[in-house]
Amino acid sequence: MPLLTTSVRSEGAQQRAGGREVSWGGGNTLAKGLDCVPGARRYNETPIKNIQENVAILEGDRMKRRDFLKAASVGAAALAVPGCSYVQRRVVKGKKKPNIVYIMLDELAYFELSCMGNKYLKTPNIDRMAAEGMRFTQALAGAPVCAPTRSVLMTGQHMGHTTVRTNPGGVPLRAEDVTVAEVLKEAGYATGGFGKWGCGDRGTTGVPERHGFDIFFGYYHQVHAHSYFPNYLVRSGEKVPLEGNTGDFYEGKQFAQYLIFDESIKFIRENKDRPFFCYCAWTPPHGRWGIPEDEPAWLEFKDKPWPAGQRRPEDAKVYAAMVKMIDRQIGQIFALLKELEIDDNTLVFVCGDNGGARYFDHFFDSNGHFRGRKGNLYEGGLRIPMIVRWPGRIKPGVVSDYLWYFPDVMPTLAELAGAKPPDNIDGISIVPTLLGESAAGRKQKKHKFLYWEYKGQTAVRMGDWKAIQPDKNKAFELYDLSKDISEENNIATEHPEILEKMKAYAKQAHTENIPGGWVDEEKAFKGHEFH
Ligand SMILES: [Ca+2]
Repeated sequence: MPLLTTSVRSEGAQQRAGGREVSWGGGNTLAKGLDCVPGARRYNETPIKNIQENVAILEGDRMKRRDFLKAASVGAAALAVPGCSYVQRRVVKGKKKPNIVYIMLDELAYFELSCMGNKYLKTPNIDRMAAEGMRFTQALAGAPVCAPTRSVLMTGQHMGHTTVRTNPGGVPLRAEDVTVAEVLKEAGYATGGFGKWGCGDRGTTGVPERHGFDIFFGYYHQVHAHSYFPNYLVRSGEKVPLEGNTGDFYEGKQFAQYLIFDESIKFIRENKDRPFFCYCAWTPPHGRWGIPEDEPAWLEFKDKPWPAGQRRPEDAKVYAAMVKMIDRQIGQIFALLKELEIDDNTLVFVCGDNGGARYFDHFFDSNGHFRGRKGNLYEGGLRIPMIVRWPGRIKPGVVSDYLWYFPDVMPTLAELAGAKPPDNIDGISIVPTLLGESAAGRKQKKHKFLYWEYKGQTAVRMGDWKAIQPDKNKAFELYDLSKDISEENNIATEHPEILEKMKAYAKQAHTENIPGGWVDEEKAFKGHEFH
């Protein structure tokens, strides 16, 4: 069996293979090293005053979908008349609504950027983006695994409220769930999603075409996305056969990420003259690692003397190639924005989706000094790289330790679009942090609490305090992350009053999980090798 197979490339991929490296690339002026420990700067520290007040906010009425959409229409109209919020008018007044490109890389870990000091992985375009934008040291995933973190991102609801809380792929969003795409579509945006959806298989209430996306191209089901050579992908609910692929993890004629990238680019081109939301939930560098043997990034890494592997000895080298490949594709996105002359009016996010997986037994030191990994609620499962760039609006080269997480994305994007998010979300807009408090017209709010639950684990963040119950049969642990970023010194018995506040919040934050359902079960994913 050949190690790696030759891939049939699309025209766009041939251009890439021809070495047309974008002018975007290489710069690393940030390179401040491993500065992730909170404490360098503090933003708007406020003490906890009243736990009940916060709980009451989060327990607020759950607005029905039709009520939300009705209200959103009114909200959009209100922008033009007196009485709408000062903040909304201030942000959008005299400005075109910004385009939004949200690039989320599956498993890319906090310390896997070269600007974070990684010795092996090369990310010149992301490094340059950080130098030209804002990098966050305390941006946290919505959940420690793929499907739930996407559900949190899409709904603006934390893990105690959002619909998809398990990872196998069988739980879809409910019909009445409102997503970021629905909010932005209502505000006049073209909406496209590309990559791994994970919030509902074909034939369910959770599919992206029922949740605000004009187009979604890629994988709907979690497990389908495990192959880079699937024998089909999905475009807005319809199967797109990929001739020459069997669904094998490592071999095939059509490499899914090239197709997904090309669709991402096509969407941006086609919508350059109107506001657009391009959600790139790209699967690399998630395992399993198959890559075309003529991929330029693979050629760069294939002869490295690295023995680390998970299933195959070359796994770590393919992983490094995947990271370099997606970095190049990110550079190509920026080059395209320049070419289309929309760079100055486009906000780009690049982030991971959950904490690093430690696939190679610490070979890449992906999570550094963070405890834990993908799948658990220690910092190693939640800390992600997060960089945001908007030329002329976000100051370049800023490193922020503002504490936020995925529920905040929806209200942030809604505010930038002049739209109103649903009332039943858990996030707060971070626009004052991104654009500055004077541009936003107000101070940045802070979360009193952040909340996660997953597979019997529970975690709460309250400022620098972190409470974690690693298993439902174990006691809560308490850490002060300002002094103990590695969560090694459990001080629960020394601060029982702090822990009780956080436990009380956790109890209130969890609600019963009511999943969506099937509309047409015949379309169910039954295994990539059989379709
Ligand atoms: Ca993931």
